[in-house]
Amino acid sequence: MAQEIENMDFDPSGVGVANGKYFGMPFPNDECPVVLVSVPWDATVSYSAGTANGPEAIINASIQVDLYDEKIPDSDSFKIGTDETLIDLGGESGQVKASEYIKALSVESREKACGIIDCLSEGKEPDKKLREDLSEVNQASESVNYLVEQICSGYLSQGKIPGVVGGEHSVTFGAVKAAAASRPEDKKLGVLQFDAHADLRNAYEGFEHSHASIMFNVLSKINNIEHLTQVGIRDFCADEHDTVLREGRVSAFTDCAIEEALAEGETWKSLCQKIVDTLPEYVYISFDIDGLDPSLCPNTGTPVPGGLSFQKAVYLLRMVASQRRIVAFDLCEVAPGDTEWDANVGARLLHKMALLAAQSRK
Ligand SMILES: [Mn+2]
Repeated sequence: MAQEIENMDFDPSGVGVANGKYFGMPFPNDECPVVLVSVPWDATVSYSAGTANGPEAIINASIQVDLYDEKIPDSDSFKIGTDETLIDLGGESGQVKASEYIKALSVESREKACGIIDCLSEGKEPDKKLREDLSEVNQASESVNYLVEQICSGYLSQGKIPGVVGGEHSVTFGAVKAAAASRPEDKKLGVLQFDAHADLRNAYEGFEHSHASIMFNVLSKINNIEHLTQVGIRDFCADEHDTVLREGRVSAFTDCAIEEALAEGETWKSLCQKIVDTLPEYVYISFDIDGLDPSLCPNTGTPVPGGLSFQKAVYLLRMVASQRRIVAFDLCEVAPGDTEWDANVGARLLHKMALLAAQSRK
């Protein structure tokens, strides 16, 4: 009953109410075509941490987002859910929210990871204790991946679109695994990655599930991936460049190549069509916020000059949604910093992705 009253009271044009859910939406998840899953995990972030606070900051900033999209009729009545899966830790801890469990595990793992990163940056060999810590961080990463996969599989099996909110970029793994497993053999999944980085390293600083390895892991450890298309990348190593050239399943639209084409007169529309053409019918979208111009995400872990404008990214997302089917998506690497700006941009992008993912199924 309380739920019904809350539902009736929700006014998309009114003042948002902070209720701990994305966009302040009070709807039960079974009414929502898209459910957002908070994954506040940032154990392996190398440069500066803070993305574990992303989901909460985005939830807070999302209350202020206007829910109307001028190109999508009824967009302001579109229902978006917030995952509140409980997991049973047994004993005194009992049941806790999955997101709270992940956050606690992230804090614990990050401490161990920092010891390892510090040791490596001093050029020393990790001792026995640090090697044990490393294996524990890798195990913790695996349990987060498994949990995210289970949660996302649950929504996919109900015909819903899960949207994971990170956290560092490694949070993508479980979501892509669930999305790929939901596809039949003959309708494999394509992955569209917005990012400043290629994320194709084979492990980084000893972390098997590093944010810098996410797409290497997606390609090498998940079945049913037909293609990976990268957009906006501008900071990668020679090995990663080789991987792109060697691996027939990867197309990279680097920031440099995009800007060059635009400078020489090609339209963004035509470039977007080339990007979409590389993708199969069913697509997972992984959006690392650092793919955007860093003025839109100044506090993200590894900002790089260049990158897409907000509207260029949304234009591409609209084209993907109109020509392909979006199975699931994520937004990661949003770090709040001292202002609400990064989270404000993240919340707006998340709203567009949720709306467009649902549109793509119509
Ligand atoms: Mn990334």
